[in-house]
Amino acid sequence: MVNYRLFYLLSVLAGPLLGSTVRAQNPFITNQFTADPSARVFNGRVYVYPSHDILATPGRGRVGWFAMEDYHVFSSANLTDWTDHGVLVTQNKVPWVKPDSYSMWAPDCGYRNGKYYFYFPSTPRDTTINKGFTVGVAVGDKPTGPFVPQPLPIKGVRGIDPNVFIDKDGQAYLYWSQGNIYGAKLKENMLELASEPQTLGELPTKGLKEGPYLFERNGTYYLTYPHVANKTERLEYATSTSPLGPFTVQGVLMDESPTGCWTNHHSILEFENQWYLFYHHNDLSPSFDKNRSIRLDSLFFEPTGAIRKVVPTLRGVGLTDARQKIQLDRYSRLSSHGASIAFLDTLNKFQGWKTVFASPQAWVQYNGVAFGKQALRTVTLRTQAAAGATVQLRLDGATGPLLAQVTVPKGSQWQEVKAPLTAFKPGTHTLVVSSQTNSPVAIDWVKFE
Ligand code: FUB
Repeated sequence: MVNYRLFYLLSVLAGPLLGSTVRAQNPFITNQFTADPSARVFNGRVYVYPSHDILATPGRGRVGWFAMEDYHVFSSANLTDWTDHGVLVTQNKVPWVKPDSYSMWAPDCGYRNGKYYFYFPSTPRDTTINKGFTVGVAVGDKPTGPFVPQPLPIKGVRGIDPNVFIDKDGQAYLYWSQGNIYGAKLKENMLELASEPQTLGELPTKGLKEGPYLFERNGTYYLTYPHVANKTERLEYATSTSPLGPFTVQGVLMDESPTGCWTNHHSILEFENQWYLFYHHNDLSPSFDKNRSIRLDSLFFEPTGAIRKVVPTLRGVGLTDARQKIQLDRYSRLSSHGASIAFLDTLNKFQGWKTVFASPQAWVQYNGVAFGKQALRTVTLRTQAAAGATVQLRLDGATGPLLAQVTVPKGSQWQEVKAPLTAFKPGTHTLVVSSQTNSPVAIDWVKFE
């Protein structure tokens, strides 16, 4: 049984870390729950506009369901170091939103003529506007705001999950969902529909579809969307030669979560000649899938233009500087016996994870560690081993050059243990860490100096 009150209090104390840098692999935001990431490139920097899940408590949202009262925006220049720019829009500061509805669901943001347009769904306080969800806009001069909400939602839109797309000819479109997926042209002012909403009707008719995200590549319009084909949402896509279709269903770009997170919701963008899929999973809340966390993995196209299925990873993208804390628990590969991942503190999951080695020869592999050119001389492990342990660090595989052999003194507390390096190889390498001991040893992180 989860102690929700204690869990909520700890999560509030843990974050948010405004203006601070969060460095992580997957999930890549770990100071709060985040979901439904809409990623955009503005002025050479990546901005992510996610939903902000919180844990509903009596009087604060509907217990056991989604609860979202505001939006944060995060940005990064390298997809590894993320800055939380704080709150953009809050439910009780939007004139048309029911101020205690906790229904600030999946947003998106677009840029036109010097202004940023932040689209977000919520439930109106005036039910004559709409009884369910509708979509509003807030306008800002910078991608991080401040954003000023329009007094009323966009006329003619009923539903959730707005997605904005501006075509090469300058025509803007808005997509959204309400069981089906809808699309319409936007006026030049980006605040009103310029055409009647149209159902994008060539998509699967059985099973919920939501979370549309449309992008264009080489003249093909890709309409991507979560769809419940079986038990939970998987990510699928359809293509067309025009932004409002007709679309041809092409297939699945990410399978259902094997661990049962019911929703998935994504965006796709190209940044510095590489395509990426932003999506979510419930990594920081494995037993309650309405508290989600956003992730990021590389996405590739086949020569035919088909999207290659993305397999979720913990390692995520980008290089990790050897001088920073390397979170081995966001591994690339893990030995099938004797190695496992666990939360550092099950009462405060925002603390992250540890790698636990339970038997000799258990190993973990972490790819893409940038050692640089200048020789490094020591390695430090944050580690704990009740009976003491010996740990080996090698480069480029289990039989690769030995970097260090570290003796972990016995003790019940976490300790930072430093050891000299016996070798150094410049450049980017795979790091393999293994236990040489029968008794358990846990590692939080390793770093080199
Ligand atoms: O985040 C709330 C809802 O869950 C979103 O609007 C859907 O797309 C699903 O991710």
